[in-house]
Amino acid sequence: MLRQAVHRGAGLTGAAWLIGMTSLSLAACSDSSTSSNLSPPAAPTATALSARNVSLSWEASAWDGVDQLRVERQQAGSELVALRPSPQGERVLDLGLEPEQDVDYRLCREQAGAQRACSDWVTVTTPASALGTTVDVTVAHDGGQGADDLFLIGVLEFDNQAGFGAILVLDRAGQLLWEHVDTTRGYVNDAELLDDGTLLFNQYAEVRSMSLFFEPISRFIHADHPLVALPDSLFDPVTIETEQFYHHDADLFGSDAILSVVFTAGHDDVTGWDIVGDGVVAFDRATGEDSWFIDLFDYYDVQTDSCLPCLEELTFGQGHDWTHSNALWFDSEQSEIYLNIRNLDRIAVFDYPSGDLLREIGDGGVTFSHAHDPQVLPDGSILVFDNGLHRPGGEEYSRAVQFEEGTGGQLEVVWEYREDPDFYSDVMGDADRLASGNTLITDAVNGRMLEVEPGGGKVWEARLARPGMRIYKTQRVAGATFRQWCGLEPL
Ligand SMILES: [Ca+2]
Ligand SMILES: [Ca+2]
Repeated sequence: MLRQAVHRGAGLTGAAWLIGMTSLSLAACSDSSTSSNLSPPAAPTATALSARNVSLSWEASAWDGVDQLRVERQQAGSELVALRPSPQGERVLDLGLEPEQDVDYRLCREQAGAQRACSDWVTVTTPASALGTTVDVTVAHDGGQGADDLFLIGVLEFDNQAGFGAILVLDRAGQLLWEHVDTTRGYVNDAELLDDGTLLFNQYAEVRSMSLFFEPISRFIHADHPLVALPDSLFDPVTIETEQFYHHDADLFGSDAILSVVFTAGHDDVTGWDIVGDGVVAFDRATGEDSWFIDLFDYYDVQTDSCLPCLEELTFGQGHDWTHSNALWFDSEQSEIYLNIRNLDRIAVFDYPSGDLLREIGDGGVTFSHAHDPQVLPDGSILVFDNGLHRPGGEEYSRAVQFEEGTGGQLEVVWEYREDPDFYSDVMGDADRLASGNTLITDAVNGRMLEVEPGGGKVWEARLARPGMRIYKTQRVAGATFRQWCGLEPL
């Protein structure tokens, strides 16, 4: 009852509240029966950054003379929630809110002995969400190992791939904790959280990076791309126009560079077709300047090395879809770059920086066909999401498959996850081996993510509720770490 009384009092935002602020605040906000000699802090600055997220910030001086700050959240019909900022922190990001809700916050200074003094309440309204779907959990996790896991996903809409794109962070219960939706710039491919808590992602033809507080860090895009002319209030100030058409996957490369797949252009004199191939580029994270580049036209021949049904299709409106590489991985110990060349059913391994093609992994689509996102495991075996598109024999099913290379280059399957009846995601998808030994699988076109044990038991499954919504990839994120990146102490 005290909280509600304080809340109503806080509604007196004009002079009536401010006159006598000291005595009224102390009387109203002290939770102990003894009077506090702490002075109340100024109200936090509250800004709705998305339908799920509000940032709260305050002056560093709020910490002067106290052990702890708390941000309290009050919503109609809900229990009061206390958010605990990291020591000496000056902001937190609130998570998991609902769209179009009024949310009240105040900042409290606390000292040992139960003395506390709280600011006035401030109200912020979360905006509407353009996401258009919720997440249904179809197999609930038992709350044991991995209960703290969160999941970062890139989301697209099948009917609007050139428009809609979203990045979400959700928990095991399917609650959306963090949400970034962009309805104009196309789908999000690879999205990952770096060790510094910032996001690096490919969106359609761009490489972008931003903080979890929605602060833009950088955006790289080809200078001639039509999207350059589309206003982007968030990213325009950090846009760098380059000469590369980025797609699918970007990784941090050392501390100062980014490695990305890019389109390259060629022409086939036999068919007369304009051909789209791929390159790999390393570029400066601050300036966008290329420091290293290879082009698959220098390694392979369209006439002798092609997937013919793929080549007949056009990609990104640029030309005939030759190699369609979709994932990169840099082995920093060996200084080798792994490139998954989807349409050629192989993983090519290049030496860095010589660019020499060291070896190729693949067996013509038998073990993996048009696969996604290879992960080299500590024992040297490789895990991929085996889509099964254009599989030899024509059978249509997808699976996660782990294989080893024999001394003669043949591939030996050592583990797989396949369902009965089969599932099929002809495009996109992901398979990640988790530290627990379980495997996190993204059944992309069905908007589904699942975690399976080595024996095949399903320990968790969730899917986007609205048909036609797809998940490109899923990255597991430790919940405690994520909360720290949001300025919050672990729960
Ligand atoms: Ca990546
Ligand atoms: Ca992966």
